[in-house]
Amino acid sequence: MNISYIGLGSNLSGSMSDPQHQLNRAVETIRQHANIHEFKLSSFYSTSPIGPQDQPDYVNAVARLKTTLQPLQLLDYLQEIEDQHQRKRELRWGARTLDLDILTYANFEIVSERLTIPHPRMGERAFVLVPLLELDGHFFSAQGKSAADLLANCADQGIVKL
Ligand code: ROI
Repeated sequence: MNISYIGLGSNLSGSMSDPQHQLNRAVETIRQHANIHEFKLSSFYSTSPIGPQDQPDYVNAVARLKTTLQPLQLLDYLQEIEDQHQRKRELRWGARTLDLDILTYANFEIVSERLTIPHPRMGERAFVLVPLLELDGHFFSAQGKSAADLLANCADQGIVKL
């Protein structure tokens, strides 16, 4: 069984739902997998967009889980859930209905076409570090930096606990 941290984000409503509802639905589906255990979810946070500013604020959270799925199997499952939420994949840095990112998987370091873990930008994103610290106040990055120190070096990203 391996521990994985997942970043969750949404800033667009789908046909009938707001970002918090998108995240709640995604969480319900993730936990249903027979090979995903001990699922723990942070609070939801309202966060200012990083990247293009002409898009709505995001709702972000982080989940910690234990799984026997291998990294690419976990990625397949998360992408299936994104697709169910009609994520529009054309806009690389644009608004999205649902974004599920594998942040870490055990102590694996993977660089491949589909997956890079640890997530290459997690250490500079307060919208990841704040919920991560809520789940594990002693989290250390693969480079041996504490999430608390990384967060101290982030610019203020307008993070508000919901
Ligand atoms: N900005 C915030 N605040 N939260 C996100 O989840 C997020 N995701 C993205 C980009 C466009 C980088 N900006 C974001 O993919």
